[in-house]
Amino acid sequence: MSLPADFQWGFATAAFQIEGATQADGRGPSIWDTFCKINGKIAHGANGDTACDSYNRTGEDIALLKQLGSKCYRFSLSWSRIIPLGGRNDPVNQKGLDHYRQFVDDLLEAGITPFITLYHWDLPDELDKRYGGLLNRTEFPLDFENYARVVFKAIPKCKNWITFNEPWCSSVLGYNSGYFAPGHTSDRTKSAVGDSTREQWIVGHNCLVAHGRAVKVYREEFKPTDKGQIGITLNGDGTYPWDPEDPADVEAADRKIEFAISWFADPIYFGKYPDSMLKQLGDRLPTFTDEERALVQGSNDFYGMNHYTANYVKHKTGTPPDDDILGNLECLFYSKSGECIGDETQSFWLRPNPEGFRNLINWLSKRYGYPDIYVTESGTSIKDEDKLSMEEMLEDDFRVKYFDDYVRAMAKAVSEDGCKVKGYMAWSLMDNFEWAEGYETRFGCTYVNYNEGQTRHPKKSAEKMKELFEEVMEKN
Ligand code: GBH
Repeated sequence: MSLPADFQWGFATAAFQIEGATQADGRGPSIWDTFCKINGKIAHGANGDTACDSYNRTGEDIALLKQLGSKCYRFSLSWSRIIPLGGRNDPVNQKGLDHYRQFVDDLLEAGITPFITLYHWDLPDELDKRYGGLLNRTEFPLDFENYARVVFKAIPKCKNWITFNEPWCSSVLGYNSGYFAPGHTSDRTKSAVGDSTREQWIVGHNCLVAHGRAVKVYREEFKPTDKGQIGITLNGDGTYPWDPEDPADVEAADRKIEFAISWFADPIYFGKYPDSMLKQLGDRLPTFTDEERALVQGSNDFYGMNHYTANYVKHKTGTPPDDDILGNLECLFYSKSGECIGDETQSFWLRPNPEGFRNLINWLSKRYGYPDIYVTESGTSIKDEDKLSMEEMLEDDFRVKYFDDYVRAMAKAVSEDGCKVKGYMAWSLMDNFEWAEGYETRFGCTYVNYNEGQTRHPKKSAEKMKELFEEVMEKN
């Protein structure tokens, strides 16, 4: 069991979750700033105004990464720092751009390889107001293309680009359940606008096209000289049939992955939506025009994989409701024979199951022809971690075990199964703004003391990461 000597490991974050300084240097508001202001959307009325204050602590964060031995760092850019109003005819904010250019220079100086995510959910608010944001099939991809070009041009030293983080979340949580910004849903007790039978499929489609546009720009205008790589990051959980003897559950376990991952990955690798989705959704799923298909098909240099957990999947019978996004099935923590998927964490959706990780790496590799995979996020919260004293929190043995098990499962997928995993970035470098859950749920390998000036204190999981990778990686 081993990983190659050039394996990239490190930590990940996202702009809105760590930066704070939402008013600094000409930044415009994003849909998350606006969403945080709506009563009842975020636990304890929290917001991103200060978060981990990383915008003002780039030096400290880089020193932390260096101390931990991190070979790479995945972070995202705040679009509204760079183009405060967002659009292709709106002014560029040089200060915002310079901030990130300097940050990349400083990372490289420290010997850390940057992986930049262009879009981790924080759309400039103006674009949502101007034309419906991600719902707009023509304007949104063109504005994203322009933003991407501005960034590629300013930061040629970055060689690893991720267009979108988890478009599933932007689509389903933003436009079906309304749990995330901008909060659209058919449930009129939660939102005055939204159509949970359609909007998520439109948004997903537009994200794919926007991704395709940015990739085309990178490949045609920058890649020949900059020699970097570009891909998209998709989230998806491992699956097991609830009853392995029931062919309908076996099929549903695959269908669950198709609705979560292949929704995006099939168009990117094959130029079409999965048959299972076409069958259930009919004309509610947009049809690719020839131009759109040409942009999307073949648009990944690598596959970005965010992975946390697994489920037992049980098929449902009868016609699914029109707002169903799972594929006419249910996800369970216990199998028919009573096996439990894994221990509880602070996140209702997350239970560690490392074997599911190995299985999913294999599933993706087989379906998509053994692409290079970068695990761009993986990690865990801990049940009631927030109730502990700081000393206790630093002894995060549950998280240490999670990484130990997951990294070893991944190493087996590489050395025993022939999958091509090239990197692993732990979520997260530090505790941060956990979206609708505010600051209560902590995913950090580093404890952040929000009451004492956002000081950082590495937990055991942060300290142990280097040892773990030294053990599983081949020596040069
Ligand atoms: C990641 O998503 C995010 O990229 C990151 O920003 C975040 O901090 C991290 O997770 C920890 O949460 O039952 O419909 O509410 C992880 C993938 C997919 C996990 C959606 C939660 C909730 C499904 N997420 N899922 S639902």
